[in-house]
Amino acid sequence: MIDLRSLRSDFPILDREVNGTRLVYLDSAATTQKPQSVLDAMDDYYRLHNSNVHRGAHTLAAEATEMYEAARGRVAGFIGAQPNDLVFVRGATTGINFIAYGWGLNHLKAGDKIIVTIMEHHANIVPWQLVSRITGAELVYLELNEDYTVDTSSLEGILDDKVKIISFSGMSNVTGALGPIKVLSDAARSVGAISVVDAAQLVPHTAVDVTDIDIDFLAFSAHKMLGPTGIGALWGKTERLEEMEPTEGGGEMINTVDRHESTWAPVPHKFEAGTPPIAEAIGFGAAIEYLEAVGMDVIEAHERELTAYALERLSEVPDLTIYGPKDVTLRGGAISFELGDIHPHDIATILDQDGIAVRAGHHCAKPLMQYLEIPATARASFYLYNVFEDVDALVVSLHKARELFGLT
Ligand code: 7TS
Repeated sequence: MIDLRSLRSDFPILDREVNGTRLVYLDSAATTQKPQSVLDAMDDYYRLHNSNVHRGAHTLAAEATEMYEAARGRVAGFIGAQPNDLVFVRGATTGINFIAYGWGLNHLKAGDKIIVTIMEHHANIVPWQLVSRITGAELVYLELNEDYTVDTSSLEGILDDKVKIISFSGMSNVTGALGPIKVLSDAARSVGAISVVDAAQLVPHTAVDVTDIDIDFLAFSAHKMLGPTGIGALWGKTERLEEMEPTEGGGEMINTVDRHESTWAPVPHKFEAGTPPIAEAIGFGAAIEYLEAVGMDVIEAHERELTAYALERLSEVPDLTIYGPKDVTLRGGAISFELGDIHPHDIATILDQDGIAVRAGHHCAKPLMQYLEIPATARASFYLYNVFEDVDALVVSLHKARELFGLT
């Protein structure tokens, strides 16, 4: 058994109480807590090095620029990428919007197809709907197998040279199901389409090396992997980023500007218009440093043990339905469930009284909710700082909820 208990003291918030009891934080799929080292890195930047980046010849400007670019190098290195292929963006959502508008708009035409899966977060649906409206392209959905994994068997009937983009989640934020990266990236390549991986829930929980998986774009958010909000990463193959148009214009992303025309700075700067979130980038770098020190293999193994334990313990709770794979090799640590006919929001409220934070709702995956024919779920999700007692506390509280609502 992997015990990462000692890491808990690195996270100041885990010391606080909620409703007079120990905080049991089971909402890391929404956002993770931050270790002291990330808070310190951001504080240190503001206290000692604060300056704008990529401009100004003074010492502070040089230090800030060096720190910002070092963070880019760290984040890139974490996914096996070159720093120049990594664009700092606001988060996974912005990353996917940049691909949709920057690449999709000038590569899609009426009748073209964009394939997504029914388990996508709205961040990987709505941007494609928006560019489809402009281009006349069509969104096509892959549905699910009985075990909640993506059913790729219908691909054969869909795949042709009209398919230009296959965009899919590396891991569902609702069911926890892992995405079929190899099958879908191979499928994309076979028809000359590009593959886009929404890695918001994947990169935080498992080692990803973009040189091992032949995909075109990958987007993820710092705040789901111990870093601050307001920053994330968009990685693309060099040639894809070269052919992608900037979607935001402004300072620092240009090479020349005339009255009517401009040329762009080299990648990745052509996508980073305006003053970037500098402290956040530095915090992101510190988060990566923390994750690397623990080791992604250790984190993944720990979460797998916790998930297996949670699935087992939750199966003991009468009336509880889990929406997601039972096999821990097919999934990550986001567990969605329903408890009898108790509304998920009521479950979340009862759990909160016991200091347990879970999310309830549609999880920004309404097409998936419609497909599963449910309005909402409650969701517990784990990260490296969770312990087995957190699962125990959840189970005790769920039994309490059953009693309170008179489930027998
Ligand atoms: N893709 C997936 C799979 C996600 O889970 C999320 C956020 C996003 C994209 C968007 O990330 P953002 O950082 O740009 O907002 N998911 C959730 C969640 O499950 N609960 O809150 C946010």
